[in-house]
Amino acid sequence: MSPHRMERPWRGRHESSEKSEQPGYDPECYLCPGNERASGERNPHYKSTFVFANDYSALLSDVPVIERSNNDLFKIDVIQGTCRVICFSPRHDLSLPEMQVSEIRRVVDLWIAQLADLGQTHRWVQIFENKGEMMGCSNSHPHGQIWASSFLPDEVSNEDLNQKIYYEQHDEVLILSCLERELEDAERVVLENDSWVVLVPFWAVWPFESILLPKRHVLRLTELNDRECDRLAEILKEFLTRYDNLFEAPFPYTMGWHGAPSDDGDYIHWQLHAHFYPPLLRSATVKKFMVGYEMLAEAQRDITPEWAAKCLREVSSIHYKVRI
Ligand code: H2U
Repeated sequence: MSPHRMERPWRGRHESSEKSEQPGYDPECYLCPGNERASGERNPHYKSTFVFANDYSALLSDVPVIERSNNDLFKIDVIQGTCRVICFSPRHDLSLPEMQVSEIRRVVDLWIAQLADLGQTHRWVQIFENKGEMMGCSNSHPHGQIWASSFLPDEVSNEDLNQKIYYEQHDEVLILSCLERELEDAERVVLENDSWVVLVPFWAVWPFESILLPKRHVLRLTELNDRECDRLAEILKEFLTRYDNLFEAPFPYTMGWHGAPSDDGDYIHWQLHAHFYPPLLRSATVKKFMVGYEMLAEAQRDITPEWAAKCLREVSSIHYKVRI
């Protein structure tokens, strides 16, 4: 990256940062306890987490019979799946970093229970969260989604293939080999505890892009022990607090879990990890656009991963809303 890129004048789009003051209960919110959703169904008066089948599922378990096509240019296949919405808290005004560690732990338990459940009948269970309007999130009530499918989506297929090739060539788990070197060097490490590490990966293209992974070899969320789940809740709180503190505003991102697929194949080459892709570049309103050169040639970085990791290490671990 040229050093001039950081200084270039910005005359692009400025958006107003999202409103931070929200009521604890919003009568208009389709995720708040007791409220009606688009389907006409009413949410229970839930007190902790709550899961429901997405009323606008992109994947269906009952798929219409269509003719498959093996045409070498235009392949058509039938896919089957399920989409769910997961509410992290009954409180409309909280986000994950503002929740207590014990409440985040219940979200961790929910992720694990959902993977265990949907993984019995689906090859891939994609657990994710879109946070913030900028990332297409439709509602600030803290929630995530799960899309479970009968097939391995492309991103996951590529990760599976590359981890497999590396394992066959080196007899080592690719992501753990990277982790070992990252911990030795520490320049891209954001924070760690005895079970987990957050780092800005060497290959990061989004500003402040990060991955979170266990220190030991773990294939899937369902293999985590009780202590690791506690430590995960703790590190999530601290890491996401640091994200919010970067620009003292709710930090938008898409995050999601990648672990070994749920079929009974041999996935010893896999290491569980979560990706965090945030769009913000220089303030709560100035975002990185993946356009022009990025779309037509290749991704280029506005900030280095080392600089991003340093910013995240140096920013306070106490949430700005608590400090004011
Ligand atoms: P996002 O905020 O990440 O878009 O997720 C909200 C999901 O909630 C979205 O996938 C679903 C949308 O389909 N939804 C319902 O299932 N029922 C509703 O009444 C409104 C929104």
